[in-house]
Amino acid sequence: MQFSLFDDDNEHAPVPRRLDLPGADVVYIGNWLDGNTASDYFRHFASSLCWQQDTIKLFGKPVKIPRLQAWYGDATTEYTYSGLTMTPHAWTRALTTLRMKCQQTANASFNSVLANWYRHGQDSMGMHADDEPELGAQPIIASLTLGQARPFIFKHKKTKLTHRLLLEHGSLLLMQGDTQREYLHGINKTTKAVGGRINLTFRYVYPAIPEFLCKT
Ligand SMILES: O=C(O)CCC(=O)C(=O)O
Repeated sequence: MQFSLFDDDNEHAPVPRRLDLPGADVVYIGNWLDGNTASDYFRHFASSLCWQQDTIKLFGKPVKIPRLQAWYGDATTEYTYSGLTMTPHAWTRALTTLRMKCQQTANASFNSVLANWYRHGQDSMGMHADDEPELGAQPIIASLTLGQARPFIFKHKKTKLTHRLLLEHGSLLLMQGDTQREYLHGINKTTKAVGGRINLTFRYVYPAIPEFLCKT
């Protein structure tokens, strides 16, 4: 399926909605993938990606992250956060297909994707901003939800204004402009019995500058 943002000529095109978040640029597209296609991708990724439960450093102490994750991308896209350096696995055919579709929707280029698998309600993502230097000043991030709908929380770094957005099965969330500079985001734990959710965040990671080029 081909469509462009805010294209209302096609009556079946998913309808993008811009969030009213001061200082941010966030667009939510429900049904970006139809339900059956999203379910097929969920099953495929659950059984085929190289999932691992990584350990990060929190206040200097090693802590297992509460979810599984996998990092895929071009060979140049090493990514570091919270003391954890991730080396990319090579693109799979299914990830490449979704990458191209995301690029078309976002009108941006992506060279990597972080996959997160929230197996149940106790899996979560702490409040953070994707503001590492290797993502650039105004990163464009395309975030695809497969499986269980979970609330996504935005919190303004200064005003503490919070906004809750339910990320539905097959939806795409675009975070761009100053969103990462202004807001934190995360997925809370829940005591409700909820099913599994896989999230794919497509990103562009600037390759590290070789050390010898940094020396004068
Ligand atoms: O699972 C989500 O929707 C959030 C993912 C996220 O915040 C991230 O990958 O940085």
